[in-house]
Amino acid sequence: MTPTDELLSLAHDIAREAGELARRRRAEGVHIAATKSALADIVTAADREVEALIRERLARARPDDGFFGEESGAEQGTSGITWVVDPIDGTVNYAYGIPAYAVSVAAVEGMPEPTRWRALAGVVFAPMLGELFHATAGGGAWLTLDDHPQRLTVPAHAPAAGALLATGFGYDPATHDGDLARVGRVMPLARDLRRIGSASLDLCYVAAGRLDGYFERGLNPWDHAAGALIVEEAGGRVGGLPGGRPGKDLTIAAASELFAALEAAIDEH
Ligand code: LIP
Repeated sequence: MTPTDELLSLAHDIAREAGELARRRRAEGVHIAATKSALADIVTAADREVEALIRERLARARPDDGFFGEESGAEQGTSGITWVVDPIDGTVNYAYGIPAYAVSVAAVEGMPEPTRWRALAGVVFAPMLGELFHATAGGGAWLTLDDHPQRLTVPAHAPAAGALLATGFGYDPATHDGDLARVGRVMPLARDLRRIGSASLDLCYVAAGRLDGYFERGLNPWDHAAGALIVEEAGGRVGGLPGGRPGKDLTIAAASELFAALEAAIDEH
């Protein structure tokens, strides 16, 4: 097994265990533990418990690696590898009992900064759907369902009827006017729009051809770290502001042809 395959195998096992914990806790009843950047930006007790489980399992298996998690922050390692983790991506869906949520775990090398790291392995596990999306750098992108892995490839062209697009809106109401204006600029390219509520699943759905494209402003590194690798290994393109990497300012994912059209439509200048 290559070192990257070992990272993937560990991410697989931990994401599955963490996803099952999240699912069990949801069945027991959700508890909103706090709000963060805005009133709508909630964190549940399960978010914190699931991240603690992931962090403990990683520290036990790979004590010299760094960690960068949504709920418990960052810790520099000495190995050159950092784990970028969103314990429950789609927290609001989780709180409302909507099954579209996922555990996102990525292993990156280099500085733990989205514009400077190289993603080596990424796993996005949706426990309510039993779907495990995964990729390694150079190893392709896969969806494993019922222990059957199937290779993912982003379709090269959006249908003549227009692209099925997904997006998201920030927790801060002050950002909604800009988000809605961006949707208005993009809609001429679309056959329809989806708002799934989990960035990691939006990205995996582009990789799986369930969406033709996805764009969103305001994502955090843990939202896109694994999903971006999965899209790129499926032959798609992921970026941000023109010529940039995905990040807080903007994340776009699509096949190259549609990516360029989305980038042009979104550009506000
Ligand atoms: C969420 C993203 C979603 C975005 C939400 C939020 P969280 O992540 O997955 O795409 O629209 O505002 O950032 O907070 O559930 O981990």
